Amino acid sequence: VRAATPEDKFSFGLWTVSWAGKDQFGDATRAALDPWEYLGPVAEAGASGITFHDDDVVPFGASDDERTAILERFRAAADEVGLTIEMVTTNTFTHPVFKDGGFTANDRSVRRFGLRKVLRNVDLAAELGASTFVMWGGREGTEYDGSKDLNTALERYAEGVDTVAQYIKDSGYDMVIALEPKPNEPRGDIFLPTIGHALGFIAKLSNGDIVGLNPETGHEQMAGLNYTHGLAQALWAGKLFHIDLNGQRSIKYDQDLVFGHGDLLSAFFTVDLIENGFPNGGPRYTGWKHFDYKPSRTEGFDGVWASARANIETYLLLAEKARAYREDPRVQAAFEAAGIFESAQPTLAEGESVADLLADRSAFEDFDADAAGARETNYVILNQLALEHLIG
Ligand code: 3MF
Ligand code: MG
Ligand code: MG
Ligand code: MG
Repeated sequence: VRAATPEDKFSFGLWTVSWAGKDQFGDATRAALDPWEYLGPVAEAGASGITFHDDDVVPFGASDDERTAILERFRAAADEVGLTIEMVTTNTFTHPVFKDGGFTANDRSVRRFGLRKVLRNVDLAAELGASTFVMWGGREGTEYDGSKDLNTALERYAEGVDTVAQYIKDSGYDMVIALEPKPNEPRGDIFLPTIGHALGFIAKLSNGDIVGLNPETGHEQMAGLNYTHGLAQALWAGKLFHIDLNGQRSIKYDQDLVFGHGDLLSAFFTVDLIENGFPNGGPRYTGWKHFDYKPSRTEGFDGVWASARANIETYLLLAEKARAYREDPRVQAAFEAAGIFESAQPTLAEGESVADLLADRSAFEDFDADAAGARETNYVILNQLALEHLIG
């Protein structure tokens, strides 16, 4: 596979490669290095971007002077290896103060603290030149349906996001907010559990014009949903601002596997959508390809760097295969036979009214539904061509 270039726009969350392996049941299996020590190998793996939560770099509760010094060192190290800080996010989930949420905690003082912590990082993100500000509200949710007024909790969530968006506008920052849906873990049920819920939420915001999504492969799959379909709907809505690519094997805890190490056929169609767009044209994703995975706890540092490279290699391999798939004349013929190009034709003719449709006997009274029901689609042939390109 070819080497990655800056045009590929691959990036990693600092928290991915720096995860030391501590989980619910076991201690860390790897050492924790200083944040800047990860940057050289991340760049070597083929990334040109890096992202982080405030607490990934600066310990919670650090003094202002400490914070400034650490961030300066981090920024210099990123510059030195040519990594762009493309996204910044805020940790509103680790410290016990956030055990009931940052924006939706019942305790108002916690919400005010959470908002201040987020706003502080919006300033930092702007200073570092990040174009996207991600918000994953991991603790926004409940274990028990009766423990929150679900209506006012959503009001408070909207108030929080709108306040941050207003601050971005008032400050003149060239930055958008991307909400990251997740169905559960760490909360029993997290608010904005899927792409669809988040799109519905954004539509209700006052500053929704600068609020979009950062969908993660595994998060949709944890809910049994189709990631590629979710990306498509976010694109259709003009809301696909950022993506978290990784792997997940069915409905279970958040595995954060290497991209493609979960549902490979689904990963193929995700890459096909990103690289080749919709068969009939339409909106495209041109943003960062951000990996949010965890090097498995069984691995040492060799495994950390092998898995980081694996994300990029898998993406590039799938991109090659997806290109060959689309260029294959048999695939284009199968698209044609399947009626995919016909789907671009509006159902009503140009200028046709509902009355015209109602008067069109060929559409109903004289329509041969049995013949249309017997039409061959060749969808299986088409899917087998995808498989042939994928594993052939
Ligand atoms: C959790 C996540 C998060 C988010 C991050 C913002 C810790 O399942 O996916 O990572 O991605 O908070 O990007
Ligand atoms: Mg995940
Ligand atoms: Mg995750
Ligand atoms: Mg994520």
